[in-house]
Amino acid sequence: VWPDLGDPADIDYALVWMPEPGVLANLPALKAIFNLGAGVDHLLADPSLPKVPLARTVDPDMAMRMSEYVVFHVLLHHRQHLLYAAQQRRQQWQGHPQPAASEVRVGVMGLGSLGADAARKLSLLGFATAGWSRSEKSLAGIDCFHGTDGLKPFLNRTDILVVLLPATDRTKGIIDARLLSSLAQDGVLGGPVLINAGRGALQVEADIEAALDSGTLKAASLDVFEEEPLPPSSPLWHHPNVVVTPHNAADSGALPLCRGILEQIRTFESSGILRHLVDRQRGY
Ligand code: NDP
Ligand code: OXD
Repeated sequence: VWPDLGDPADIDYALVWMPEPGVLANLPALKAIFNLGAGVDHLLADPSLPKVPLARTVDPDMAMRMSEYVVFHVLLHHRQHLLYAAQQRRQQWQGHPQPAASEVRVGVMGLGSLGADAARKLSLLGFATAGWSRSEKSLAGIDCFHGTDGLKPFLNRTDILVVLLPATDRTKGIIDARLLSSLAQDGVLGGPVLINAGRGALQVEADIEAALDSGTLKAASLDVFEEEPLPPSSPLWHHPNVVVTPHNAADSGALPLCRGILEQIRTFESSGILRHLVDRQRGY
Protein backbone atom coordinates (compact mmCIF):
# COMPACT_ATOMS: atom_id res chain seq x y z
CA VAL A 1 0.00 0.00 0.00
CA TRP A 2 1.52 3.29 -1.14
CA PRO A 3 3.86 4.77 -0.01
CA ASP A 4 5.30 1.38 1.15
CA LEU A 5 5.46 -0.27 -2.26
CA GLY A 6 8.31 -2.70 -1.59
CA ASP A 7 10.16 -3.55 -4.78
CA PRO A 8 8.44 -1.54 -7.55
CA ALA A 9 9.38 -4.31 -10.02
CA ASP A 10 7.02 -6.70 -8.16
CA ILE A 11 3.95 -4.67 -9.00
CA ASP A 12 1.83 -5.91 -11.91
CA TYR A 13 -1.35 -3.91 -11.32
CA ALA A 14 -1.97 -0.53 -9.72
CA LEU A 15 -5.32 0.34 -8.10
CA VAL A 16 -5.34 4.11 -7.74
CA TRP A 17 -7.39 7.15 -6.83
CA MET A 18 -5.72 10.48 -7.60
CA PRO A 19 -2.11 9.24 -7.23
CA GLU A 20 0.64 11.81 -7.10
CA PRO A 21 1.83 12.55 -10.66
CA GLY A 22 4.88 10.44 -11.50
CA VAL A 23 4.22 7.63 -8.99
CA LEU A 24 3.00 5.15 -11.62
CA ALA A 25 5.89 5.92 -13.99
CA ASN A 26 8.21 4.32 -11.43
CA LEU A 27 6.61 0.85 -11.71
CA PRO A 28 8.61 -0.91 -14.47
CA ALA A 29 6.53 -4.15 -14.61
CA LEU A 30 3.08 -2.54 -14.63
CA LYS A 31 0.54 -4.42 -16.82
CA ALA A 32 -2.56 -2.29 -16.21
CA ILE A 33 -3.93 0.57 -14.13
CA PHE A 34 -7.34 0.43 -12.42
CA ASN A 35 -8.88 3.75 -11.46
CA LEU A 36 -10.84 3.43 -8.20
CA GLY A 37 -13.43 5.82 -9.54
CA ALA A 38 -15.30 6.64 -12.72
CA GLY A 39 -13.60 9.87 -13.76
CA VAL A 40 -10.03 9.69 -15.08
CA ASP A 41 -9.36 13.39 -15.75
CA HIS A 42 -6.77 13.64 -12.96
CA LEU A 43 -4.90 10.53 -14.24
CA LEU A 44 -4.82 11.72 -17.84
CA ALA A 45 -3.40 15.04 -16.65
CA ASP A 46 -0.20 13.21 -15.63
CA PRO A 47 2.13 13.36 -18.69
CA SER A 48 4.20 10.50 -17.26
CA LEU A 49 1.23 8.09 -17.01
CA PRO A 50 2.49 4.70 -18.30
CA LYS A 51 1.00 3.67 -21.66
CA VAL A 52 -0.48 0.42 -20.25
CA PRO A 53 -4.24 -0.30 -20.43
CA LEU A 54 -6.22 1.98 -18.12
CA ALA A 55 -9.59 0.76 -16.84
CA ARG A 56 -12.06 2.84 -14.85
CA THR A 57 -14.73 1.81 -12.37
CA VAL A 58 -18.13 0.90 -13.73
CA ASP A 59 -20.01 -0.62 -10.86
CA PRO A 60 -23.67 -1.14 -9.91
CA ASP A 61 -22.95 0.03 -6.34
CA MET A 62 -21.57 3.34 -7.65
CA ALA A 63 -24.47 3.78 -10.09
CA MET A 64 -26.99 3.11 -7.30
CA ARG A 65 -25.35 5.70 -5.04
CA MET A 66 -25.15 8.33 -7.80
CA SER A 67 -28.80 7.77 -8.73
CA GLU A 68 -29.74 8.21 -5.05
CA TYR A 69 -27.97 11.57 -5.08
CA VAL A 70 -29.59 12.66 -8.34
CA VAL A 71 -33.12 11.53 -7.42
CA PHE A 72 -32.80 13.10 -3.95
CA HIS A 73 -31.71 16.49 -5.32
CA VAL A 74 -34.24 16.51 -8.18
CA LEU A 75 -36.99 15.81 -5.62
CA LEU A 76 -35.58 18.39 -3.19
CA HIS A 77 -35.98 21.14 -5.80
CA HIS A 78 -39.19 19.75 -7.28
CA ARG A 79 -40.85 19.61 -3.83
CA GLN A 80 -39.58 23.13 -2.99
CA HIS A 81 -37.71 21.89 0.05
CA LEU A 82 -35.39 24.93 0.35
CA LEU A 83 -38.49 27.15 0.63
CA TYR A 84 -40.17 24.92 3.24
CA ALA A 85 -36.95 24.59 5.27
CA ALA A 86 -36.65 28.41 5.35
CA GLN A 87 -40.31 28.67 6.38
CA GLN A 88 -39.78 26.14 9.18
CA ARG A 89 -36.94 28.25 10.57
CA ARG A 90 -39.44 31.16 10.73
CA GLN A 91 -42.22 28.87 12.12
CA GLN A 92 -44.28 29.81 9.07
CA TRP A 93 -47.14 27.42 8.12
CA GLN A 94 -47.80 28.05 4.44
CA GLY A 95 -48.37 25.70 1.52
CA HIS A 96 -47.50 26.47 -2.10
CA PRO A 97 -48.92 25.01 -5.33
CA GLN A 98 -47.09 21.77 -6.14
CA PRO A 99 -46.65 20.79 -9.81
CA ALA A 100 -46.75 17.11 -10.78
CA ALA A 101 -43.48 15.38 -11.72
CA SER A 102 -44.86 14.89 -15.23
CA GLU A 103 -44.94 18.69 -15.65
CA VAL A 104 -41.23 19.00 -14.82
CA ARG A 105 -38.67 18.47 -17.59
CA VAL A 106 -35.42 16.96 -16.33
CA GLY A 107 -32.40 16.80 -18.65
CA VAL A 108 -29.40 14.59 -17.94
CA MET A 109 -26.11 15.60 -19.60
CA GLY A 110 -24.10 12.41 -20.06
CA LEU A 111 -25.88 9.11 -20.64
CA GLY A 112 -23.06 6.79 -19.60
CA SER A 113 -23.05 4.19 -16.84
CA LEU A 114 -24.22 6.80 -14.29
CA GLY A 115 -26.34 9.18 -16.36
CA ALA A 116 -28.39 6.43 -18.02
CA ASP A 117 -29.20 4.83 -14.64
CA ALA A 118 -30.24 8.16 -13.10
CA ALA A 119 -32.33 9.06 -16.16
CA ARG A 120 -34.19 5.74 -16.00
CA LYS A 121 -34.99 6.21 -12.30
CA LEU A 122 -36.18 9.79 -12.85
CA SER A 123 -38.38 8.62 -15.68
CA LEU A 124 -39.89 5.92 -13.41
CA LEU A 125 -40.80 8.67 -10.94
CA GLY A 126 -42.76 10.35 -13.72
CA PHE A 127 -40.46 13.25 -14.65
CA ALA A 128 -40.40 14.20 -18.33
CA THR A 129 -36.83 13.01 -18.81
CA ALA A 130 -34.36 13.68 -21.62
CA GLY A 131 -30.66 13.01 -22.01
CA TRP A 132 -27.73 14.35 -24.02
CA SER A 133 -24.65 12.42 -25.08
CA ARG A 134 -21.84 12.58 -27.64
CA SER A 135 -23.10 9.65 -29.73
CA GLU A 136 -26.69 8.83 -30.66
CA LYS A 137 -28.62 6.77 -28.10
CA SER A 138 -31.98 5.14 -27.71
CA LEU A 139 -33.24 4.60 -24.14
CA ALA A 140 -36.80 3.55 -23.38
CA GLY A 141 -38.81 6.44 -21.93
CA ILE A 142 -35.99 8.97 -22.35
CA ASP A 143 -35.97 11.64 -25.04
CA CYS A 144 -32.42 11.30 -26.38
CA PHE A 145 -30.43 14.22 -27.87
CA HIS A 146 -26.81 14.08 -28.99
CA GLY A 147 -23.88 16.07 -30.29
CA THR A 148 -23.43 19.80 -30.82
CA ASP A 149 -26.66 20.10 -32.83
CA GLY A 150 -28.69 18.38 -30.12
CA LEU A 151 -27.45 20.57 -27.26
CA LYS A 152 -29.59 23.69 -27.78
CA PRO A 153 -32.95 21.89 -28.19
CA PHE A 154 -32.05 19.70 -25.19
CA LEU A 155 -31.31 22.74 -22.99
CA ASN A 156 -34.31 24.72 -24.24
CA ARG A 157 -36.70 22.01 -22.98
CA THR A 158 -34.95 21.50 -19.61
CA ASP A 159 -36.19 22.75 -16.19
CA ILE A 160 -33.80 20.71 -14.02
CA LEU A 161 -30.36 20.07 -15.55
CA VAL A 162 -28.40 17.12 -14.13
CA VAL A 163 -24.76 17.03 -15.22
CA LEU A 164 -22.98 13.68 -15.25
CA LEU A 165 -20.37 14.32 -17.91
CA PRO A 166 -16.66 13.50 -17.66
CA ALA A 167 -14.20 16.42 -17.67
CA THR A 168 -12.47 16.34 -21.07
CA ASP A 169 -10.99 18.93 -23.41
CA ARG A 170 -14.45 19.19 -25.01
CA THR A 171 -16.54 19.49 -21.85
CA LYS A 172 -14.43 21.66 -19.54
CA GLY A 173 -16.24 24.93 -18.76
CA ILE A 174 -19.39 23.78 -20.58
CA ILE A 175 -21.65 24.99 -17.72
CA ASP A 176 -21.21 28.69 -18.44
CA ALA A 177 -23.42 31.75 -18.83
CA ARG A 178 -24.42 30.75 -22.36
CA LEU A 179 -25.52 27.27 -21.35
CA LEU A 180 -27.41 28.51 -18.28
CA SER A 181 -29.28 31.14 -20.28
CA SER A 182 -30.39 28.42 -22.74
CA LEU A 183 -32.31 26.49 -20.07
CA ALA A 184 -36.12 26.73 -20.12
CA GLN A 185 -37.41 29.92 -18.48
CA ASP A 186 -41.10 28.98 -18.84
CA GLY A 187 -41.16 25.92 -16.55
CA VAL A 188 -43.56 25.22 -13.70
CA LEU A 189 -40.78 25.52 -11.08
CA GLY A 190 -40.42 29.26 -11.74
CA GLY A 191 -36.84 29.02 -13.05
CA PRO A 192 -34.28 26.40 -14.02
CA VAL A 193 -32.24 24.36 -11.55
CA LEU A 194 -28.69 22.99 -11.96
CA ILE A 195 -27.44 19.77 -10.38
CA ASN A 196 -23.75 19.02 -11.08
CA ALA A 197 -22.23 15.79 -9.77
CA GLY A 198 -19.87 15.31 -12.74
CA ARG A 199 -16.75 17.39 -12.24
CA GLY A 200 -15.99 20.88 -11.01
CA ALA A 201 -13.96 21.59 -14.15
CA LEU A 202 -17.24 21.46 -16.13
CA GLN A 203 -18.59 24.57 -14.41
CA VAL A 204 -17.71 28.28 -14.45
CA GLU A 205 -18.63 29.17 -10.88
CA ALA A 206 -18.62 32.94 -11.47
CA ASP A 207 -21.26 32.39 -14.20
CA ILE A 208 -23.36 30.18 -11.90
CA GLU A 209 -23.25 32.81 -9.14
CA ALA A 210 -24.21 35.58 -11.59
CA ALA A 211 -27.08 33.47 -13.00
CA LEU A 212 -28.38 32.78 -9.47
CA ASP A 213 -28.22 36.47 -8.60
CA SER A 214 -29.97 37.56 -11.80
CA GLY A 215 -32.65 34.85 -11.52
CA THR A 216 -31.59 33.16 -14.79
CA LEU A 217 -30.97 30.18 -12.50
CA LYS A 218 -33.36 29.51 -9.63
CA ALA A 219 -31.28 27.08 -7.57
CA ALA A 220 -28.40 24.62 -7.68
CA SER A 221 -27.12 21.46 -6.01
CA LEU A 222 -23.36 21.15 -6.46
CA ASP A 223 -21.26 18.17 -5.42
CA VAL A 224 -18.14 19.19 -7.35
CA PHE A 225 -16.21 22.46 -7.63
CA GLU A 226 -13.49 24.19 -9.60
CA GLU A 227 -11.34 23.99 -6.46
CA GLU A 228 -11.89 21.23 -3.87
CA PRO A 229 -12.40 21.55 -0.98
CA LEU A 230 -14.59 24.55 -1.85
CA PRO A 231 -12.65 27.55 -0.46
CA PRO A 232 -14.21 29.32 2.57
CA SER A 233 -14.36 32.54 0.49
CA SER A 234 -16.78 31.04 -2.06
CA PRO A 235 -20.22 32.74 -2.00
CA LEU A 236 -21.72 29.36 -2.91
CA TRP A 237 -21.35 28.26 0.74
CA HIS A 238 -23.88 30.87 1.85
CA HIS A 239 -26.24 31.21 -1.10
CA PRO A 240 -29.81 30.45 0.12
CA ASN A 241 -30.65 28.61 -3.11
CA VAL A 242 -27.52 26.47 -3.30
CA VAL A 243 -26.94 23.05 -1.75
CA VAL A 244 -23.25 22.15 -1.36
CA THR A 245 -22.01 18.59 -0.83
CA PRO A 246 -18.33 17.59 -0.54
CA HIS A 247 -17.79 15.51 -3.72
CA ASN A 248 -19.40 12.44 -2.20
CA ALA A 249 -22.40 11.91 -4.48
CA ALA A 250 -21.36 8.35 -5.27
CA ASP A 251 -18.88 7.47 -2.54
CA SER A 252 -18.50 3.71 -2.86
CA GLY A 253 -16.95 1.36 -0.36
CA ALA A 254 -13.47 0.21 -1.40
CA LEU A 255 -14.57 -3.43 -1.02
CA PRO A 256 -17.24 -3.63 -3.75
CA LEU A 257 -14.90 -1.77 -6.10
CA CYS A 258 -11.95 -4.08 -5.36
CA ARG A 259 -14.08 -7.19 -5.91
CA GLY A 260 -14.87 -5.96 -9.42
CA ILE A 261 -11.21 -5.22 -10.11
CA LEU A 262 -10.14 -8.66 -8.85
CA GLU A 263 -12.54 -10.17 -11.38
CA GLN A 264 -11.05 -7.92 -14.08
CA ILE A 265 -7.49 -9.09 -13.22
CA ARG A 266 -8.51 -12.77 -13.31
CA THR A 267 -10.09 -12.34 -16.74
CA PHE A 268 -7.14 -10.30 -18.01
CA GLU A 269 -4.63 -12.93 -16.82
CA SER A 270 -6.55 -15.77 -18.47
CA SER A 271 -7.75 -14.11 -21.69
CA GLY A 272 -6.04 -10.73 -22.05
CA ILE A 273 -9.46 -9.04 -22.03
CA LEU A 274 -10.11 -5.91 -19.95
CA ARG A 275 -13.47 -4.14 -19.71
CA HIS A 276 -14.21 -0.45 -19.12
CA LEU A 277 -11.04 0.68 -20.85
CA VAL A 278 -10.47 4.41 -21.09
CA ASP A 279 -10.03 5.91 -24.54
CA ARG A 280 -7.14 8.29 -23.88
CA GLN A 281 -7.80 10.26 -27.07
CA ARG A 282 -11.44 10.90 -26.09
CA GLY A 283 -10.49 11.55 -22.46
CA TYR A 284 -13.04 9.22 -20.84
P1 NDP B 1 -19.28 7.31 -18.88
O1 NDP B 1 -17.97 7.40 -19.58
O2 NDP B 1 -19.95 5.98 -18.77
O3 NDP B 1 -20.33 8.30 -19.60
C1 NDP B 1 -19.98 9.57 -19.99
C2 NDP B 1 -21.15 10.16 -20.77
O4 NDP B 1 -20.83 11.50 -21.16
C3 NDP B 1 -21.42 9.40 -22.08
O5 NDP B 1 -22.81 9.30 -22.30
C4 NDP B 1 -20.75 10.27 -23.12
O6 NDP B 1 -21.33 10.18 -24.42
C5 NDP B 1 -21.01 11.64 -22.55
N1 NDP B 1 -20.07 12.62 -23.10
C6 NDP B 1 -18.72 12.65 -22.98
N2 NDP B 1 -18.20 13.67 -23.67
C7 NDP B 1 -19.25 14.28 -24.28
C8 NDP B 1 -19.37 15.40 -25.15
N3 NDP B 1 -18.30 16.08 -25.58
N4 NDP B 1 -20.61 15.75 -25.57
C9 NDP B 1 -21.70 15.06 -25.17
N5 NDP B 1 -21.65 13.99 -24.34
C10 NDP B 1 -20.45 13.61 -23.90
O7 NDP B 1 -19.07 7.96 -17.45
P2 NDP B 1 -19.88 7.65 -16.10
O8 NDP B 1 -21.33 7.78 -16.38
O9 NDP B 1 -19.40 6.40 -15.48
O10 NDP B 1 -19.37 8.86 -15.18
C11 NDP B 1 -19.58 10.20 -15.58
C12 NDP B 1 -18.75 11.15 -14.72
O11 NDP B 1 -19.30 11.25 -13.43
C13 NDP B 1 -17.31 10.71 -14.45
O12 NDP B 1 -16.46 10.98 -15.53
C14 NDP B 1 -16.95 11.54 -13.22
O13 NDP B 1 -16.40 12.77 -13.63
C15 NDP B 1 -18.30 11.77 -12.55
N6 NDP B 1 -18.40 11.09 -11.26
C16 NDP B 1 -18.61 11.84 -10.13
C17 NDP B 1 -18.74 11.24 -8.91
C18 NDP B 1 -19.06 12.03 -7.69
O14 NDP B 1 -19.01 11.48 -6.59
N7 NDP B 1 -19.42 13.29 -7.81
C19 NDP B 1 -18.63 9.78 -8.76
C20 NDP B 1 -18.45 9.09 -10.01
C21 NDP B 1 -18.34 9.73 -11.20
P3 NDP B 1 -21.25 8.79 -25.24
O15 NDP B 1 -22.20 7.85 -24.51
O16 NDP B 1 -21.75 9.14 -26.58
O17 NDP B 1 -19.83 8.33 -25.18
C1 OXD C 1 -15.33 9.34 -9.46
C2 OXD C 1 -15.51 10.28 -8.37
O1 OXD C 1 -15.03 9.74 -10.58
O2 OXD C 1 -15.61 9.85 -7.22
O3 OXD C 1 -15.49 8.13 -9.24
O4 OXD C 1 -15.59 11.48 -8.59
